[in-house]
Amino acid sequence: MAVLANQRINAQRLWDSLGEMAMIGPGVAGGCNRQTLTDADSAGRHLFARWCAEAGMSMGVDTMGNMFATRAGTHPDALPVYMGSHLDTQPTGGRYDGVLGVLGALEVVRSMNDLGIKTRRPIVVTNWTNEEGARFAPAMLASGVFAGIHTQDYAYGRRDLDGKSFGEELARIGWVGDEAVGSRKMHAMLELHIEQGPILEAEGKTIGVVTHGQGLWWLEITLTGKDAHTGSTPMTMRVNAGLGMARITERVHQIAMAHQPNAVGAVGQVKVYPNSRNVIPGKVVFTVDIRSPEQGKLDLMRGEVERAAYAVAAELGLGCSIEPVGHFDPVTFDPDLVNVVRGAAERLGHAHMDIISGAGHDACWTNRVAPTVMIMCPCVGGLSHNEAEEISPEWAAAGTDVLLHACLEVAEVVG
Ligand code: HGY
Ligand code: MN
Ligand code: MN
Repeated sequence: MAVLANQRINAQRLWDSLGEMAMIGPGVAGGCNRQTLTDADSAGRHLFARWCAEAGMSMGVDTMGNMFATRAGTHPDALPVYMGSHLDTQPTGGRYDGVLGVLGALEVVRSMNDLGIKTRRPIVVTNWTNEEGARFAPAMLASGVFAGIHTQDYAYGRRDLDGKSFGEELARIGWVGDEAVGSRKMHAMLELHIEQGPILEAEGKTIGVVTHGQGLWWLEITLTGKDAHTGSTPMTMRVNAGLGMARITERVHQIAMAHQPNAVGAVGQVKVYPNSRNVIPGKVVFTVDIRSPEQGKLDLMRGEVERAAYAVAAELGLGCSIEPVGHFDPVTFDPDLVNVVRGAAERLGHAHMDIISGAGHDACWTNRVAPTVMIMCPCVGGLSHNEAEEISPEWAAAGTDVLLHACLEVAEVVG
């Protein structure tokens, strides 16, 4: 059976599955709080596993908890085509970040079953553990171990704000698999994801053909000053780590603005000690997130941020240490797969444009070990990492139809 232009996924079934998954680890404002390795994450994994079993797939899990659901091909020895993303969310996350990529891939398999389509290559639907890096830094941790970027020991030792380790929590929720992480070989990896930015919607495009991904540094800065009374300590005697954090946060913004276009910077996580209303903070630990699609600019910004941090610390008499806790260079996705995605969008009649991913994704790491590409759909107002994240059912269906057609082409339809 040839890949027929009129083949479509079941848009209602996809939308219903997205809605059902969103009920697991619900947020307080309509989004999701299904943080990695929590009981909610485990419940979402069990639901996903049940759906995969119902679709006739066999499940494998590796020692990082990465889940791999396989639909057999006619040639079991052929390298599989992987499709997937992540089910974990930010603490105030949306319903679609990552989830669309996992459940869209599941819908592709469900539709192939309905249409009686066979492929030469096996197809594997994947849920990567801890893409967000919100609870355990860095982001894309498990796909990073899979791609040989991090060791498993490093990953198992990462700790959350309560001091719990990744390894302990993965074991606690019962999702340590028996496959050696990274032992799987891929023919290709396709990731469907919402854009998480405003470009596609503003340009009136339904599909983003992702040619590149911007690079990132996460720099964890620790400033040490002196706890003291906020009332009785003269201003000239203060060694205020909180003031240092504020000044460095402002400098990060100025550095990103100085490198426009194609540069971003912010501080998202701040831990203040002792975090008491009437104590001058003696210690602050915060993470700088800077990004650019241009390697030179990214490296320049890192140097400028580090110099600014040490200068501010010196001005205020603070101790200062800086530890990189996340990094990947700008990514160029596989040009042949990019052409496959663009061709599928074209055949399906969807308005599309080439785009650079502003966010990091597991695809950025699988791209190191196998030909990889991403497909994006718009999100309302470009909003993401916010419970109000929203997409339309039509956008979800369009992205998943492109995923279906790209997958069928790469996995080689037979019969
Ligand atoms: O940080 C990112 O870009 C991704 O959402 N983990
Ligand atoms: Mn994501
Ligand atoms: Mn995210």
